[in-house]
Amino acid sequence: IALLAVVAGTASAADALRPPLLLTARTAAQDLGGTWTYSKDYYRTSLTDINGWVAKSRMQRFRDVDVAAEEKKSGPAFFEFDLDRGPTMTLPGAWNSAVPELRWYDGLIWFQRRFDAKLVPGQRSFLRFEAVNYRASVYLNGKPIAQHEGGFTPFVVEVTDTLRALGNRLVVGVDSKHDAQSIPGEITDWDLYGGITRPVKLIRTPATFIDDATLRLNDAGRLVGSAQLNGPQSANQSVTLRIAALGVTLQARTDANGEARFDTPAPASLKRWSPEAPTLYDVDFEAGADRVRDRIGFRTIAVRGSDLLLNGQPVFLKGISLHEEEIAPNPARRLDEAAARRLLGEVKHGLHGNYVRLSHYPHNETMLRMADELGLLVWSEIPVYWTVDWDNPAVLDKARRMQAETIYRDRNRAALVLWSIGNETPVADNRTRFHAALAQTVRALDDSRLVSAALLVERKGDVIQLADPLLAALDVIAVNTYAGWYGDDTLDRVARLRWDVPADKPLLFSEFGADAQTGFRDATLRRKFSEDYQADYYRATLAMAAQVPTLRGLSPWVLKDFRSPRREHPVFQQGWNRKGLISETGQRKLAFTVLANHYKNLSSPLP
Ligand code: GCB
Repeated sequence: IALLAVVAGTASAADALRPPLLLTARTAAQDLGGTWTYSKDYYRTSLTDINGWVAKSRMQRFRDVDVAAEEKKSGPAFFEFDLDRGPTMTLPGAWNSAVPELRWYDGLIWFQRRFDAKLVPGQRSFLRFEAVNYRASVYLNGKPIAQHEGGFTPFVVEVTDTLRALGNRLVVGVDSKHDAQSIPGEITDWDLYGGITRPVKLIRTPATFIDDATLRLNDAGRLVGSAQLNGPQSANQSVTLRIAALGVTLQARTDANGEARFDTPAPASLKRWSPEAPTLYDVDFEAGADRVRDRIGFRTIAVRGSDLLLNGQPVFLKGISLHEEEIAPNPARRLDEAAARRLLGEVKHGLHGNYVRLSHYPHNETMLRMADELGLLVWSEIPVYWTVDWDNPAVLDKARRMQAETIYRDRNRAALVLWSIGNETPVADNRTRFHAALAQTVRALDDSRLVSAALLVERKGDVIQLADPLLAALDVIAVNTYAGWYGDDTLDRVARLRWDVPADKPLLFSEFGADAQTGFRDATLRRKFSEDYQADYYRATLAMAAQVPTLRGLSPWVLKDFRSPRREHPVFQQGWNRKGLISETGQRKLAFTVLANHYKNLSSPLP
């Protein structure tokens, strides 16, 4: 039913997809990062049993039992696990990078964290997981409290009635295995990175609290937003919105569903957010005993013909693509603030960029906030990558839920302007239907941003064409093009390729790139995998790009070399996709300077 309603695009359909709890803007929380213990469970014995042979309780890692104490007693009880005495791992972070033995482990691992909590009568407590890759089964003090699928979006669970003051036992079963119905599917071009890869927090709130609060600038120059209360007294309550720096104070009452709406002309003193001046304001929401603060920028984004308009002015997106992988010899997908600042700083200050494509999945919340702060426009993507099970309605529902979790999480980020509903999915009727339905979901949930997807192109001799029926469902066309790397084209030919694309929509080159091994210089022969070839490839592709009249942005592949099990050339790759403009440890290759100079000299009509 939810599925049909969303296709119809009704407001109630959007409500049906609203994640039940978000608590996005809350900073005051108990961080459960740090030392956890773990136990491998390759055959999933904690969750399954064969013929009833195994007394499951012996192996159920999630049980709230003091195994050492039990073992001291006499009697028949015995156990084949003990998380209290298990090996340790520092979380968040992917297990593949943490322990050599787990480098290629792809399956179920149980993690445990013991903690004390402050219990305040009348208040409520929630656990918020920013990301668990890929499936999570969560138990608190032996009780199952949550299941979640999807490695890149947050989920929240109330634990008010399960939490105790001392010695809580939080156990999370993390299954990294992907299959024909997962999103993404089994094969990608990035690392496995199983684990609890983003922060886990314990959040305390009043009985009735602000679950979600949003504010943005609309095309009519008004500030519009809402606050959603959650709790027994959420209807007909007064909610106050305050932007102290602008002298704005608004009040609204919640409706029967606990939602208050705001709509007011933007004050004349409001400074719009842009990459050149990324102004952010503290926005306070208050309701009863609760208050939340978010830092929000205000801008508009629109399309007019083939132009992209930021704050009403044409903008050219000078960007690059990147994975959620920190600059480090052995990255663990641990994107803390320092790691995010370093990566995005390379784009902003090194490349003179104003844009990032955060591929191929929703990145850590820290990345989005850093983009807001530094002034980088953002493309956000859900991992509908290459191929998923297009015909399965449950998979479409999954994609919609991931999309909803991302939209509600990030919709206060001014930096975010483009929602991508997929990457390089081969044209076919079932796939186009799937994407078109997803595009409709995005618009029902957030009609203030643009919808795109990274598409595949076709070649007819020296002409590149786009024959994708999905174009009709997109605001912005984006294509991945690798002529000169994959295939036999010479770089002379690349520079001569012509583009036959619709004239009435902006076009982005969402990807182009070539591998280069840092330090492999080949000034004479200029062979593939050399820094010289990669630099030449960038020159040729940028020359080709300059001939495309509707081109409005670039996000070449990719900022940094990243781990990929697909890339096993023993000399040049060694398990890394080498299309980075910097190496995994941050060394710049020749092509970095080619792109940086290009962006520096590009006259871009910016606001
Ligand atoms: C692509 C994919 C990207 C790959 C890249 C490559 O088109 O979108 O995920 O990593 O090509 O290096 O081949």
